Amino acid sequence: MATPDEPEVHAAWLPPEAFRVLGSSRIAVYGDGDLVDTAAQEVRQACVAWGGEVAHYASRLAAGGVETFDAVLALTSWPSLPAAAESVRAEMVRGGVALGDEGFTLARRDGVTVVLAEGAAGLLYGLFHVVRLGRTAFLAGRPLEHHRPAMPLRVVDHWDNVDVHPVTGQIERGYAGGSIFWESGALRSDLTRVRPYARLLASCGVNAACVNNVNVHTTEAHLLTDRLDDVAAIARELRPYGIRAHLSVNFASPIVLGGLSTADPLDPDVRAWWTDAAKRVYELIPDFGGFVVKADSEGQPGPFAYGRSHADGANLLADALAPFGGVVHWRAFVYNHRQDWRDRTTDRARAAYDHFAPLDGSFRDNAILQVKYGPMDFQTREPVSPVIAAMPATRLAVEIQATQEYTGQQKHVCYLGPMWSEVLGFQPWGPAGRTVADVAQGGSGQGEPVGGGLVVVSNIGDDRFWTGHPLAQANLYAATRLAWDPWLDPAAILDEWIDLTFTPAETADPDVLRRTLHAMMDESWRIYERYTAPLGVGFMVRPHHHYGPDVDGYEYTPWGTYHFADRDGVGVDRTRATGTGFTGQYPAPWADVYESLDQCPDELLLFFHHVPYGHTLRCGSTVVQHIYDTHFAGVDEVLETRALWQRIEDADLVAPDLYTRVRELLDEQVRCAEEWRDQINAYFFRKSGVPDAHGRQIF
Ligand code: GCV
Repeated sequence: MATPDEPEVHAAWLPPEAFRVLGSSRIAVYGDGDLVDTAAQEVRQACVAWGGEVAHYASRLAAGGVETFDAVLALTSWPSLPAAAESVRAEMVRGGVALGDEGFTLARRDGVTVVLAEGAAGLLYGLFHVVRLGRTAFLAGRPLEHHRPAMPLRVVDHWDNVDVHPVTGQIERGYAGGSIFWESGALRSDLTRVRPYARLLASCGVNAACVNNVNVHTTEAHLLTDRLDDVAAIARELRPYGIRAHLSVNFASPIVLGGLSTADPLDPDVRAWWTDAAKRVYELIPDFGGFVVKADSEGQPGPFAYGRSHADGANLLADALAPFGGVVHWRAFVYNHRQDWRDRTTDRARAAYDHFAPLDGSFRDNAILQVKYGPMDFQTREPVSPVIAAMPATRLAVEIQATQEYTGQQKHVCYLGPMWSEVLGFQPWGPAGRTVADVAQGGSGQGEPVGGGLVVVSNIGDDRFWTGHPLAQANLYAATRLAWDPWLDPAAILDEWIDLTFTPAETADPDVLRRTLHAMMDESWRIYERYTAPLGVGFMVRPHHHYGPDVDGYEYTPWGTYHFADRDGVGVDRTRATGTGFTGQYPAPWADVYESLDQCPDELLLFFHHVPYGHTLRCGSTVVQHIYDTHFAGVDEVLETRALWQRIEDADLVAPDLYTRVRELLDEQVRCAEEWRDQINAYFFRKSGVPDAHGRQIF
């Protein structure tokens, strides 16, 4: 609960101060349409706050050669623009520049900052780019820059339940309070957080949001039919910022909602049911984005029940959506969650590839296969999923998880930008080949389909800091910025986030806050990795809620997540020579790199190999000594992180309530990191009997 002096809801990035430069300027906006109106309204609001002036030419007839502006934002189709903008436009025409609906051009000409866009969405993104640049957008000598989003679809997925679920609550894997959409079975009567959320997302270039959990329980299933008004109400709040609503649907809807006796994707009545359902959705929500489906996964129904393939299932929904321009995001997270732990032949890591790779080329153009970045499940360290390289004839989206299910649950500082950047930059075909980002982007011109983009599982809730841990906001910011431009440097993204959130430029020493937050966050993912499950083995978390250490918590369960530690060694043998053969799912060179004990990167060693504790890593240490060293080091680094935050308070650099929230969470992070260190070290010491070379305390 906020104290009387504290705001009920803290701004995330984009507080009014972030608009100071823009809002104290004279700005002209040229263009019609809802999204242009949103951009003009943003400028107007900033000018009211900071004393600038705005003119919005919203009708073509009103255009009139005004030239005394500091900045001009205009649609390229506008008939007559101020001279500086005309000169930029002429240069674009000469250069044959094509921006598409979402791109924009930025330049500084004759003392005027010019943003030109072909589509209104591009104009809005251009405006936010000017805000991001702050003063530098108004400096002389800015060359012409063209910006276009890399990914066609930049999606946030919400795992928000409508009904409070007895186990997973209002938001599955949510660590920031309740849902901003739903409350106790109903649409929230107060949707006032949705539009500001859409604004935050649009400022990073997001253009789609799925409003309910991929696990579609009975209540949620009804959103597709008799509770469609609820979805329409959310879509209304998202629309002004160019974000299309998507909906997770239950594959068995024809039975659950339609009273049919089957959901067989090849059954004509089932097909007719979906066609009609899609039509009704578009009657109410004309800009509806599409469906998200989790099928045959963790208890959700799917086409396997009818002996049909996942291409049959996905194509059924794709066909229903096609007449309206919708897409279906079909998740590849399909595996047997009722495995017998004694069965060493089944490997969960193999499952998605085994199910989907043979189906490459059989999905419709508007069916997008949504693949988690790793073969298991959003672990702190996993190899990139081999499915990403296995489906060149399929539209593919990469799914990443901003909500910190396995990475500290928004109690730990864990900036994931560096991890996602590594994933997106990974080259599945080796150093000369394309990257994961290229695949998600698609459309390379070699017959490859347009990509499915990047999907980010959201980490926000109705918490007053949006993400529980205020520093976890940086993860949503980074994930969505990487969808726009996967080549951005995660440290530079962090700078953007810091500048737009805490506006240090307005403080006495702008560098202190920036430097301190970088020191706390840049390495935080690797620090988290050091004090948790070692060398890519994954899991070792408490079952069900997944917080804190429990080395054997999942070892004898049906979930397929094992480490096989015994007195001699640890790790999963996924080699072709002696293990599950998973390494064979990768193309060259990785199939051989991962297969080879000598070449396999240390950080993934236990994902691919079962090795003795005395095995020497590439870094020169033995496995067991490395485990001890990293766990001691990780805790020391967390202690240092906490000390750094104290300096922020001493220098009075952030609001007191925000300071306190982070400090309390850092205390918990220290406690939990020590717990991890002691359990992991004790476990491996007891299993192996090998003492720590440095004689530190192991229990
Ligand atoms: C939404 C993991 C999570 C589940 C999640 C699932 C998924 O298993 O623990 O909470 O369900 O992934 O991505 O579908």
